[in-house]
Amino acid sequence: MSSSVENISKSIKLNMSKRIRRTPFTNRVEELGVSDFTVVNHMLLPKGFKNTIYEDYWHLAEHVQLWDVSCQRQVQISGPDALKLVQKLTPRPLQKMETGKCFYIPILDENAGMINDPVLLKLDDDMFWISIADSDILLWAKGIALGSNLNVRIEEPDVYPLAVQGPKSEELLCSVFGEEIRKIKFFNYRVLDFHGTKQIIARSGYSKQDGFEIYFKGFEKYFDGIEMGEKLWDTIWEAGKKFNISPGCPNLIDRIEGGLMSYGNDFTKDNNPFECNLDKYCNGNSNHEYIGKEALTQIINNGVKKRMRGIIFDGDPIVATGKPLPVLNEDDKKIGEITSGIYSPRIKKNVGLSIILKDYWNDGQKVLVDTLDEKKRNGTVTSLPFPK
Ligand code: THG
Repeated sequence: MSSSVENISKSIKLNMSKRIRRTPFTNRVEELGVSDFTVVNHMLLPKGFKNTIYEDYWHLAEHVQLWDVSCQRQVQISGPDALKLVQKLTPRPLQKMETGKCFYIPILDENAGMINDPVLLKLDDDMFWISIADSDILLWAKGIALGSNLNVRIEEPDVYPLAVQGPKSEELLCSVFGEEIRKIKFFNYRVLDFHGTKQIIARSGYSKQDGFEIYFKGFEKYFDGIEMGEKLWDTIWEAGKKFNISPGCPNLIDRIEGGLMSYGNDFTKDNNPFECNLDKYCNGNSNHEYIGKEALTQIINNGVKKRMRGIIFDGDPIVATGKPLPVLNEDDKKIGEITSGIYSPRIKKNVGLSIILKDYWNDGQKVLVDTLDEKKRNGTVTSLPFPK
């Protein structure tokens, strides 16, 4: 992207309205100096604060950060046919899923195209939360339930996830919620008390550091004249001071290095789950029915033609671009495009995520990256996550 276009898109402000929903933590985020927002699931997501993305990256790897990820909306499915419906939505087998577990699940359309990659929480035998990425799964689930005559209730509860991420997150949350925090295993949750409210706290999050997500519920309540959400934020913030806490948000560098993909950007409904390396969540041995099964079987039979890979490439540090960067072979033929890219201060090279055609997807493959500045940079394909 030319720098003038970059500058214009940087200077355009969001015109706030009720359609762009605030969260219980937005006041605090603004008080702490948020610099940018994006919108996910019709809700504000902070994109940066006072520090650079590089400073935030090192800080996240060493300390602890508080992220307002309320835009990870919950689609609550309850009732006698809840499991039946959720199982219809995903190729990942759920029959053995226990209450207290979180599962990363692909959701497919009838062509086996990805329409979301949420985290599923089992709250009870007849109650699930689907913690969605950026697409309207509530409407999809309602349509399926209506069309299949399933006895379920589908709603978006007033739940606002707050992420505490980084290596000091366990110590910090122990000081607020007690020692039980240590017993929460990766992709499991426990229900813990906060001033008489019950909070679901999972060991999970959109970073490759240790971390937790508090599925905050009770925004309508007050404690000591302060809204409960702000009370929760303030309590963690105060306790976090001795752990060098800072406000944050999903960090692009950490996310790319960790191979965490972003729906709508790195993949869409035009991609099947194998192209996104989600094979292990599409158990071929399970014989349950789900939307997209026939198409997915066809894809297995025909073979997968491209896959998500990491690209390491040379040259000056690139700024995060709003446009994909073409990836080319030695004959200038396009073999992919980098949809998320940034300079990694740890690898000391530029890094990016790109779906790459089969002939070129092997580790070590040499490629060219067109950085849209009349330069082409030498690059190498690597498996994900990026090597440590
Ligand atoms: N947390 C919650 N909801 C979310 C996200 C989240 N919804 C939107 C978005 N993020 C969904 N996408 C992802 C992508 C990757 C992971 C979680 C959500 C993730 N994956 C583990 C990994 O790649 O290491 C694997 C987990 C597993 O093996 O089961 O953490 O971040 N609440």
